[in-house]
Amino acid sequence: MVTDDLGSRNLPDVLRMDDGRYADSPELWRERRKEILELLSREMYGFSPPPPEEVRADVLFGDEKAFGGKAAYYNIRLGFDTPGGEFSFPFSLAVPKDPVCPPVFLLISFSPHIADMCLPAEEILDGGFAVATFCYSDVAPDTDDGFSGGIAAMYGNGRRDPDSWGKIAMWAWAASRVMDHLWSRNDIDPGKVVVAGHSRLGKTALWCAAQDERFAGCISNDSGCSGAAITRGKKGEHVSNITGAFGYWFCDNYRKYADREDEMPFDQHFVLSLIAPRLLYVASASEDEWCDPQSEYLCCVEVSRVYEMLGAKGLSREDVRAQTAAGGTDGVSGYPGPGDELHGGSVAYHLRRGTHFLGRYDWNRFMRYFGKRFSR
Ligand code: GTR
Repeated sequence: MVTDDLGSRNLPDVLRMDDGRYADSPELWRERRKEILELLSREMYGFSPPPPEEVRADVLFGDEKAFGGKAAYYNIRLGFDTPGGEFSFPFSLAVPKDPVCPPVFLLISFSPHIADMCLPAEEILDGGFAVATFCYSDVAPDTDDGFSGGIAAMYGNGRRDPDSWGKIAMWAWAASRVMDHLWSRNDIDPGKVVVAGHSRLGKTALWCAAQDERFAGCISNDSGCSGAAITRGKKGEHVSNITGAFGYWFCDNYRKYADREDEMPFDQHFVLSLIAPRLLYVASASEDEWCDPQSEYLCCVEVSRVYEMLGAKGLSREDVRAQTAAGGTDGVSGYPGPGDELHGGSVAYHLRRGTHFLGRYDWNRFMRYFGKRFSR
């Protein structure tokens, strides 16, 4: 059962402050939030530099009548000064004509194209959302290049410390630079921007929204280990696997927890807690054993304590009970089954039947959920 399983994971209490006090009010939570940000920056992702003073936008291409006339489409180069000189990367934005000033999904993408297998841009525009996207490798290559390429080379002057930022932090930081630009536009609603990503970029979207409170919401799709899944007791991928294959995604300090996960002074619900009380959508796939959907679900349950303390509704577990009654879930364990969706709170979850992927099934549910929440 879910409650027993959570108990057996021996999780550190996200509400317990460093000095022993219990963060049971929004005021104390502001303090606790700072501690958690500091802890995760130091031990897992590395510290990100402050934002640049100004982000310049050059429109490389614009079409006011794209998608058969129903949306405007822009390809924009964002440029800013860094200690190593000017850095720039392109991003794409499509804004539907209807509604006026729509909410935005900002996808941190594997692809430079506005529409691809994992981003059904036209359907999203038809759903009344703008689409923004950039390709993560235009910011920093997804290789163990000794931090010599992309934005990595612009900061730190070649010096690396155990808490210097890893690539996930770099990609997340770039999404905040897109937000800097979106914030200044008057054709979208900057107060309704949701940052999204799949897999390693789902991990990235979480760390982005965790740090940058301008994002109204976050979607983590199949993010698994070091993403939305509880690490302690997890099936599939572990810290040893991920730091072995992709150590450069994190700061060096994170490696010390390989095979010592029980010693981590945090777990992944700490990351998700920084998004509270904003909208958080975690999506899993039933056959994605490397990610471990049950550990992703447990993380949503655990982080709901923070939402509730802040006066918001977390994961709506009544949804699971209702679906169980309707034969929708596996009925016994309290875990959602394939096809279930939990949309009743500020933490949402669905379990798609199938393997590791981000597709139309997922987007249709994201649109339904955020469409309803944003129209309130
Ligand atoms: C895997 C990695 C996962 C996940 C995935 C992906 O190889 O072990 O943590 O991030 O890559 O990003 O597709």
